[in-house]
Amino acid sequence: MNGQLKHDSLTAEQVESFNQNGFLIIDIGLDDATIDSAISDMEIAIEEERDGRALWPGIRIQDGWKHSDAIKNIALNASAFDALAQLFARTPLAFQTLNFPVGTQQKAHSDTIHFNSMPSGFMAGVWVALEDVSLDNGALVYYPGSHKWPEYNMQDVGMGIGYDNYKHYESFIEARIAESNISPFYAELKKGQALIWHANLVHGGSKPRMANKTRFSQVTHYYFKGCKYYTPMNSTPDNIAWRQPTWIDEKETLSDKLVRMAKQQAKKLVKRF
Ligand SMILES: O=C(O)CCC(=O)C(=O)O
Repeated sequence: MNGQLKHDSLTAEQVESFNQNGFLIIDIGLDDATIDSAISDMEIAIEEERDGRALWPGIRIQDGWKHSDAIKNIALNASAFDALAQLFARTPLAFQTLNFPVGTQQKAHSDTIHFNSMPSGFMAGVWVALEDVSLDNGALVYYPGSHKWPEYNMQDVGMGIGYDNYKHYESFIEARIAESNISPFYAELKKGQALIWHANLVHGGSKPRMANKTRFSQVTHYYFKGCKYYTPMNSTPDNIAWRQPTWIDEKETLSDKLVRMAKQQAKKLVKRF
C-alpha cells in the first residue's frame, strides 16, 4: 500500500464503537466498475472449479488477488487502510483474500484461532458486500463485544492441535455463546459497504432464507507491521506454527504482470464464446 495513511478518517464515536463492540460498518467508496470486475473475475474462477455443480455453501476463492486486479484493489482500498491504521495505531498489511459467491454458513469462530500475532490481537478482517446482503442471501452473523473474551485456542478446548479437531473448537465456541447471552447481529449491508472486525470477534455465516441466491462478497485479512505472525490452531505453547505471510502489495515484476493480464483476458474471451 503506497501513500500516506490517514489517522483521522473515523470519528471518535466510530473508534469508541469499534472498541466496545469489536466491529464497525463503514463505506469505503468502492466504485461499481471495481465491484463488477471483481464479480466477473470470481465467476470465471468459480466456473473452473464447480464442474457443472450448483453453488454450495463452502465454496470460496482463496487469494483471488493474485489473478484479479479488482480483487486486489478492494484488498488495498485506501479507506479500509486508513480506518485500520487509526483503529490499531499500526500500519496494516493485507495478506489474504477470500471471495464468496454465496452465503458461507460458516459456524461461529474468532479469527484468532486461525491467525494471531505477537504481540497479540494485531489482526483484522474487512468484509465487503459486493451486492446487497440480507437474511435472504445469508448475512454475516456476529456477536458484539465477544472480542473481549479470551483468545481461545486448542489447549483451551482440551484438544490437540490441527484441523481434524476444529469441530471441537466450534462446539466450544457455540457453548460460550450460549452461556454469554449475547444476541447475534446480522450484517445486512448494502453493496459497497464494509464491516471491519477485530480478530477476536466471534462471527460466522447465517443460513440463507432463500436457496439459490448469490451473495457476492470479499473478506480481506490484515496483520499489522512490527509483529510476529502465527497459526494458533496448529500451535502449542512450546511449538509455535509461525507464518511468513506474503503481503498483497508486494511488487510483481512487469513480465509476471503481463503474463497474468494476458491469462485474464484469455479466460474472459473463452467465457464469452
Ligand atoms: O462470509 C461469511 O458468511 C462468513 C465469513 C467468515 O466467517 C470468515 O471469513 O471468517
